[in-house]
Amino acid sequence: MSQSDYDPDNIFARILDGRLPSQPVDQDEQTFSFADINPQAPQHHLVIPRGAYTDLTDFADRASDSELAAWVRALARVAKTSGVAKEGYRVIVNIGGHGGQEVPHLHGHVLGGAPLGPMLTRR
Ligand code: DGP
Repeated sequence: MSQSDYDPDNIFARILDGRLPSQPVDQDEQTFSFADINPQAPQHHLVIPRGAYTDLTDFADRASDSELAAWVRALARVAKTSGVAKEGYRVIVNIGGHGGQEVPHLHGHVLGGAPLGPMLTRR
């Protein structure tokens, strides 16, 4: 994966540069976090790096240590500010086709606010 594989017009790229609206909950120099448009739990937010990374594999390959740390810290910060940290929450990162990733810009889902049930529903 290289930056040339990144689609600069994907939905989250457009949210990052203001072409599309969002409901921000947290931001810093390297991350941006906002409410999921289709919440799967009482609290459901997405945490993305500002850099152009397609997925977690790409991020681990190319991001700086500073970007990696900022994203992990933002995940935990959003859990706290959305009020789910104390009772427990789940972070999900979908990657590629089998992972069910729909938007090709790395994002972590932070879900909570109620018991979330089993990790996976078996088909
Ligand atoms: P994934 O399947 O992991 O790629 O999750 C993509 C998530 O992005 C999904 O939960 C719905 C959310 N989403 C898709 N389009 C938009 C949008 O335009 N705005 C916001 N806030 N969320 C979106």
